[in-house]
Amino acid sequence: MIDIEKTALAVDEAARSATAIPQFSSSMDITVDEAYQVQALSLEQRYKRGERQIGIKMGLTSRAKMVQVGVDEVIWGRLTDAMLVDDGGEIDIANYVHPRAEPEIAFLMKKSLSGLVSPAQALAAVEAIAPAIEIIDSRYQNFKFSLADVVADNSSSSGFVMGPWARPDTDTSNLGVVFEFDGRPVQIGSTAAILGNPARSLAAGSRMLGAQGLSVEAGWIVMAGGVTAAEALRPGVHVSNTVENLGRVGFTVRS
Ligand code: OOG
Ligand code: MG
Repeated sequence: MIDIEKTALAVDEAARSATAIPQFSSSMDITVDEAYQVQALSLEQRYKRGERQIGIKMGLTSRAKMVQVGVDEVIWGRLTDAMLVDDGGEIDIANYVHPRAEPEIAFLMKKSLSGLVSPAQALAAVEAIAPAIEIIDSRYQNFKFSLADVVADNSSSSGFVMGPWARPDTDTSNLGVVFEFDGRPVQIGSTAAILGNPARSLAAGSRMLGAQGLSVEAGWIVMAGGVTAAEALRPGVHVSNTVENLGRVGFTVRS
């Protein structure tokens, strides 16, 4: 049995202080259910410090992401207002352990969703869609983790950037994605890499939260998951994601 509370405090402190910790799975048995309990409790620490949940991120929804981290199950994590980075804004690498960025799209919800829904039903609950970038940062040494480890670590959530909002009926099933560092493409892909259609990621979120008695709430942001592998950030780099028909979003790492 793991001590859920102690583990939650340890992972929260690692994130708060941007200090790498050993994987929990190397020293204890931790199930995925327990890992989601750790995640929920570690987020309670953030809420006590004044942060507010404003959405969720889906993770490992593309083959490229699964291969990069060696975990092949869809996961989710919680997003708070403190993780939001303005489009065109700047981040300081000192606030992270070993941050990476990845191209995504984001949904803004107009209605809540929970439980089994079809991709079409999921899309009917969407208010708007935007090009987005997720800044992930594993709190584990060497960015190495098991499925339970990464879930306990809020699925590596650490920052997210959203571009201009487009109409909810924009077809996002197969849009070209160009991810650039300093104006040079470092990853290219298609939104179809996200479970064949990003609407499936939203439906998976509804199902997974529903299974825990939770809902994807109206007003929330849902990040659909990385289209491509993530790229390590370095001081001074300008990062942008351009998605066909949706537009561009970007941020800079302070030098
Ligand atoms: C886990 C989080 C995965 C995505 O978009 O697939 C994720 C990680 O890669 O550290 O955010
Ligand atoms: Mg992601």
